[in-house]
Amino acid sequence: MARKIILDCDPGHDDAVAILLAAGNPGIELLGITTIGGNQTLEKVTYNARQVCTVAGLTDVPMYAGCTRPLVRPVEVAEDIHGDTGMEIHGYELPEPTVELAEGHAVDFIIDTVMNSEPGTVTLVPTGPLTNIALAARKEPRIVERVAEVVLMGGGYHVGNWSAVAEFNIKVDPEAAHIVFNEPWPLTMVGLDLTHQALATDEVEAEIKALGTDVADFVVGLFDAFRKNYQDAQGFEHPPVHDPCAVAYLIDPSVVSVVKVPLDVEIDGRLTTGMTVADFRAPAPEDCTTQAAVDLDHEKFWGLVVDAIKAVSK
Ligand SMILES: [Ca+2]
Repeated sequence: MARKIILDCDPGHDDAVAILLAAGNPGIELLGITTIGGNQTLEKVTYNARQVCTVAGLTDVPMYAGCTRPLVRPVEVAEDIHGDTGMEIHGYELPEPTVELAEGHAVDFIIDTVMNSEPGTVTLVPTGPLTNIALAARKEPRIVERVAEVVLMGGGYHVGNWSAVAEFNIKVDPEAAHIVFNEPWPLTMVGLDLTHQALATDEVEAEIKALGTDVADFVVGLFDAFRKNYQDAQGFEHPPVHDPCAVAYLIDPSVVSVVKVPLDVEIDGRLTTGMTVADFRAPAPEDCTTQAAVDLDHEKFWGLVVDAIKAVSK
């Protein structure tokens, strides 16, 4: 049985790869794509999502735009990593998108999809700030017990990337993250501890390039820009491709090992706002609903991505 997911994203280089992985793996049924302002403005990331779907020929996945800004704080984008467009690319000409946006708001799509599906069958996969998911939980609280689980890319338990201790998706809308982390649905945090293991190395890029398809060229173009920006901004040799790790966990849990641990989000720290706080002091209590991703099987992970690129290239 394929896992039914809604991908809530802010493309974003790594979001683009998450879309391709979700669309190209038979273990995932992509019910819809929703967008959220994050790596760039809502307008830009939504345009980018339409471009990704156009390149990959994903014409039957409904797409809805969501919130333009965080719940409380001003808009903050990750231009140094994702560029002015939010999906800067080298050596590949992106098409004008032909995939259209559906009418309506992402938050309503999420609520309607969950409420109209059998309980426990829809998984939410947020790979951007958590504003849409938080609002959906507040607008229709019954979704919380109907959602199968929330598997999100964001946070981390020992490093940050938007401050010393906070990761971008959580840091830009910590109040939304606080809501999402504190609802009693099963929640998996695929944070930086995990995603910094998902490096697009030279071998990975060569393997994708060798596929020789248009979608492969697109991904190689993304990685080239992403690598340059990560080298300049954060001193990485190879870029960590965060977001598809959350999708990979749902496809094959042996790719991403997890540990059950209480998690919460700091919303009023002087130095720590947006930090995801993991309490490792003792074994997690029985009723703990949260877990953190720990170890990535690099080879299996990239194998899934390569296979998905191949599949959507057909
Ligand atoms: Ca993202």
